[in-house]
Amino acid sequence: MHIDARPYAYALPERPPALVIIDMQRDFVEPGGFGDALGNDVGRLQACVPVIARLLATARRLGMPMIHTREAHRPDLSDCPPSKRLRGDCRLRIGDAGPMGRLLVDGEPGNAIIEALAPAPGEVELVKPGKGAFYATPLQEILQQLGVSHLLFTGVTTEVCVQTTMREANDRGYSCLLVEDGTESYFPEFKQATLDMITAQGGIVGWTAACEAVCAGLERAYG
Ligand code: TIU
Repeated sequence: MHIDARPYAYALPERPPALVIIDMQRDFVEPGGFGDALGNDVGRLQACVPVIARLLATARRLGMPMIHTREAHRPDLSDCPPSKRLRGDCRLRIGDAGPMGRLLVDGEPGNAIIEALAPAPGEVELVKPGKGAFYATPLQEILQQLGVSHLLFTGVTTEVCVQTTMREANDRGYSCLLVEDGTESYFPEFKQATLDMITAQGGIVGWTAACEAVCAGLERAYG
C-alpha cells in the first residue's frame, strides 16, 4: 500500500502514520495576532483550513495518531530568547498585549488552535517554544511510545515551522510526507520553493502529495 506522491510513491507501514498539524492557532491565522503584527496578509492561510479538517476527520475515523502543535512561550517569556523576541520590524512583539491577548503566549485567547481544527479530548496538543516541534518538547518520546515511523505534515507556515519540523523529523529517521494543499505560507513563492526543495534529489527531505491522494492511500491501507 502507498500514497501517490512526489518524487515517487510513499510506502505506507503496517501501523498508520501520525497526522502532524503544525501551529493552526489564531496567532497566525486571524487578524490581530503575531502573523499580522509581522506585517503579513493572514487571509492567505485560510485555504488550508478545510483541507486539514478533511484530513483530521479521516485520521479520526481511521484511528490514526494525531499531534496538534502550538508555537507558544511561557507567560514570563523565560523560554523566548531575546534574539527571537527582538527580531523584525513589529508593531507588537512576542509577549505584548494585542486584541487577542499577549502574542504567542501559552494560555492566551490568540494562542488557541482555531475552532475548525480544535483538538478532541485525548489528542496530543504539544506546546513548542521553537519553530521546530522537536526542540525543547517531548515529541520524540511521544512518537516512540506510539510506535510511529511515518509522519504526514500539515499546517503553517510551510517554510518556517512546517519545514523546520519536517527536517528535524527526517534527521530522526521518520519517513515524512508534506500534504501540498494542507499547508500555506504568507509567501506563495516560498511555499512552492519548499515543496520543490523537499522532493528534489530523489526526496532529500521527504515526499509531497495532495490531500486527495493522501486520503485515497489511507483509505486503501487502513479503511
Ligand atoms: N512567521 C512565520 O511565517 N511563521 C512563524 O513564525 N511560525 C510558524 O511558522 N508556525
